[in-house]
Amino acid sequence: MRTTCPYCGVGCGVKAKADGRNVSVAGDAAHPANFGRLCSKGSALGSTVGLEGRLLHPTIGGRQASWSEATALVAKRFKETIARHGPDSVAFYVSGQLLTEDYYAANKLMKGFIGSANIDTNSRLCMASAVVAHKLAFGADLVPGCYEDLELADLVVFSGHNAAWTHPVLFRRMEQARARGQRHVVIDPRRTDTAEGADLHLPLAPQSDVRLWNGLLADLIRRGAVDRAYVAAHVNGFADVEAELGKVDQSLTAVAADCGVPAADLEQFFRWFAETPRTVSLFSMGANQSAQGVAKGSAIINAHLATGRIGKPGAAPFSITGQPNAMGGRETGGMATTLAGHMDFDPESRERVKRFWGAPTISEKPGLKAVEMFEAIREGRIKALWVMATNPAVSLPNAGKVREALAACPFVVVSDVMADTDTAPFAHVKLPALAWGEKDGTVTNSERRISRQRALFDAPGEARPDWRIVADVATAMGFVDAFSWRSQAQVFREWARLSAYENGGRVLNLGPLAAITPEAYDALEPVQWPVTSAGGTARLFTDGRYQTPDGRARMQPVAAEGPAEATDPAFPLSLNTGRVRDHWHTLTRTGLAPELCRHTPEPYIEVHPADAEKLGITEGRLTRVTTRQGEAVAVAKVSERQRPGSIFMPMHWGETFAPAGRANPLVAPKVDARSGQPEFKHTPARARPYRETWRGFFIAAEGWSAPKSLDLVWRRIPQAGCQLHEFAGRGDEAEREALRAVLTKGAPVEVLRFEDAGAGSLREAYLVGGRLERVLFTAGAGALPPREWLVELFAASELTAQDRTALLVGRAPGKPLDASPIVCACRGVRASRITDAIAAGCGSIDAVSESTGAGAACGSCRPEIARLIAQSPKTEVRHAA
Ligand SMILES: Nc1nc2c(c(=O)[nH]1)N[C@H]1C(S)=C(S)[C@@H](COP(=O)(O)OP(=O)(O)OC[C@H]3O[C@@H](n4cnc5c(=O)[nH]c(N)nc54)[C@H](O)[C@@H]3O)O[C@H]1N2
Ligand SMILES: Nc1nc2c(c(=O)[nH]1)N[C@H]1C(S)=C(S)[C@@H](COP(=O)(O)OP(=O)(O)OC[C@H]3O[C@@H](n4cnc5c(=O)[nH]c(N)nc54)[C@H](O)[C@@H]3O)O[C@H]1N2
Ligand code: SF4
Ligand SMILES: [Mo]
Repeated sequence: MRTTCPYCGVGCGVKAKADGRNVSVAGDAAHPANFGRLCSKGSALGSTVGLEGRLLHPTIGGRQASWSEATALVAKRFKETIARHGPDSVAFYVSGQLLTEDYYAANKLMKGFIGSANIDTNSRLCMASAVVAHKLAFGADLVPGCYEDLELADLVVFSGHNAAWTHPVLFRRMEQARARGQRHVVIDPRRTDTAEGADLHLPLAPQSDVRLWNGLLADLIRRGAVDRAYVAAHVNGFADVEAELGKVDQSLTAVAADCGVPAADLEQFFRWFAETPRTVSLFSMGANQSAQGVAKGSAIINAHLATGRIGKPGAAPFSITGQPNAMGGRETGGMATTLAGHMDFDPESRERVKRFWGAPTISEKPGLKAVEMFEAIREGRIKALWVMATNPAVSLPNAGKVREALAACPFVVVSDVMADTDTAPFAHVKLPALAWGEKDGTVTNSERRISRQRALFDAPGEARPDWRIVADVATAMGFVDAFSWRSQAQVFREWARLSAYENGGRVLNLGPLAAITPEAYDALEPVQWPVTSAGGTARLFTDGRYQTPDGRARMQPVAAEGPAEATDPAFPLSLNTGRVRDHWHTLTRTGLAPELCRHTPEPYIEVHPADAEKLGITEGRLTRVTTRQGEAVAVAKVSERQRPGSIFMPMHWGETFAPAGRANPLVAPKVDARSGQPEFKHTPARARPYRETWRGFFIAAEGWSAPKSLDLVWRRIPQAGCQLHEFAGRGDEAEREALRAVLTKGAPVEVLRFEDAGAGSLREAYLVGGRLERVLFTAGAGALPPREWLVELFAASELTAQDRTALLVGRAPGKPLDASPIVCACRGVRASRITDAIAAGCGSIDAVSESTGAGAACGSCRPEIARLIAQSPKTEVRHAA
């Protein structure tokens, strides 16, 4: 079966073979996004399709209910709330992980039938700034380029984009282009794996991008590198932008000083940009997730419009999407700020969409954007909320307040595939949705390519497709005819028809698919919109015409706000947040695959050595970060890859995996005024050691959560066959005993126990019939042994005498196990094996790969291997394709 990966916006084609619920996956060589490649997450899809933890039945107030009961209740509560308080008293919060069909259905219900635009998607946290920048410049939310441009380019600029980890397959394609001479410039405060191997890394001061890109444009003007003919023929606003640039000192030294980068490096970038017609500027969360997100996007697009580098092979500004269907939501109206099909709230569009839907009403104005929506919920203005396919209790900024909002909301519905997300406990009604491998429909990737996700298994339990759940509720609310679809193909056809309806020049047009037969829909090959009778469209604006009234693009004057460092002495650091290589968002899926938990097992706080020294923070020890919003504790990673003054935390961990290690309760709810996108990349913060008095770990077959009565730093790290729980506390002996009492309650009878009261260490193993069931180790000042050999003991059907002795001694029998971090998730290769291979003479990624097996499967770890080679003293890095 050919389907599409449900993770990132690259949208890789997957070939899957299912046998019951076992599935083996491989890259689809015929899919134009990946041509057969998959990254570590895509390769591990088979490990995430089990039914463990799934939500399989509707529930009402925690008890299992029938679909008809649950649907009727949701319809009734929404109708009542609307009748009493008006349409704007209800809201949907949806997600780029829905299919286009799901999105279309949810938007139609909210905007056309409920009559409010209070439907927003988590793409507000992700793409909103780019959307506004596109609309300002091009007249509509249009992504000009395509993946082929990334290979044709001679220069690729990564602006706030850690592609090596977040879009690994595209990064591999560009690595190959690099082997033939393509240059990479990375603009990121951190030296990421993307930056590590690049030709140039500009570790700019947080939030100084607009200054940098404006400086580039001023430099292009000085050099005479502007394409005057292109500007004259196709672009408005150049003079305004030039005037804006003239308001501040744009000299190289002034810009370099404000951005905190060496002037020589900045000059190098400016020169390369000026000299390279085939330039693609990728921009992602380092650009979008900012109070200046729109301005950053506009500044990047300005540089491309001024040089005419758009709509040509190998030349484009390229906003890359995060989620598998972030683009589909932008198309169908998943955002509160657009109506549907790239039509907005002008009277003509409203009338047209209303007529097309045969709708009783239509929302008059944009609805509340995600952050505002949750504020309105907290303040009681929104009284009924339906959350679909997103986990706001983890992923929204100021997550502590988001939880308050959810707790205060009189009626919360959650449609999810998992039973116990962080958001689920707030739900009055939980509705089970189909997951990847079960659901069937379409998604659109970063290059506007529509691909099919296809079902591999039957629906488990009573789970249903999201579009059907919405349609059933709509029907129960009395909107029968408009939601009477019988298949996803029918929903898709209606959507394609709307995109073409009275289309007097909207680029987003799926017209030729409007009459697609169910068979053709099933067999649909990946195709890029706009779809014409000749097929898809790879590149937009090839004729220099834009979707503006006069057909000309619009450059936008943008003023740089100063770098936001060290503005508040109480919070002198800049907290940056983002992603790690092998995890996806709130861990509801990648947390099921132990092989994906090895690369970054737990949350961390990355600090520059200079800051660490000043603050007394040491590698591997717990560290506390405080902002005006909240506090978190996680292990410190002291690293020169961090910019002094900045710290970094991954976004992924929630209550179920690491209650103390959550980044989002720290993040300020500051948003871009135009896009409403939150500034996840910069919150003023301070950090200091946690100073735990004791630490320990507990291994058991089941997952446990930290006892609420104790103030512990608790992390759960899934392993093959068991769950490892790490913890630390600041209390005394009594705290340890209290925890011990909880963890060993009801434990099996045979106990192996060793206590050294002097050293404050305790080791206990609980066995049933000679088989290991639970292990508890705690230590005061002393060290704890590596966990790997204990984890392995859980697989044994009976412990040997040697194992029992080892447990009591607290040391693995025989030679010490390698506890260095896993680099290659596919083959389980650790860092020490790679450094050994390098020391033995392997000087290239390929040589390391041949010797150790690392990087030979999906290739996601290749940048990390390159880094290890670069770090090793004697060898020279060679970037082989
Ligand atoms: N492994 C993995 N891949 C994913 C995802 C995942 O969860 N895991 N999620 C997907 C999704 S939804 C998204 S949106 C994408 C996101 O993909 P990316 O945007 O690549 O990911 P992030 O790590 O959020 O942020 C990118 C970089 O922005 C940098 N940055 C911070 N502040 C600034 C600044 O002021 N200026 C500049 N220029 N850079 C800055 C950060 O240091 C970080 O390295 O990834 C997608 N792919
Ligand atoms: N600090 C910080 N926070 C961030 C970011 C950051 O960089 N820093 N990035 C932001 C960005 S860009 C994004 S995109 C968000 C992502 O944040 P979320 O959207 O909250 O993250 P997910 O874990 O992907 O949540 C998806 C939920 O939907 C469920 N699900 C999966 N498939 C389906 C389905 O088909 N149907 C239904 N009904 N449910 C399904 C999953 O079980 C899960 O509970 O996080 C944002 N938050
Ligand atoms: S790059 Fe990886 S996560 Fe993204 S779509 Fe491809 S296989 Fe999936
Ligand atoms: Mo995202």
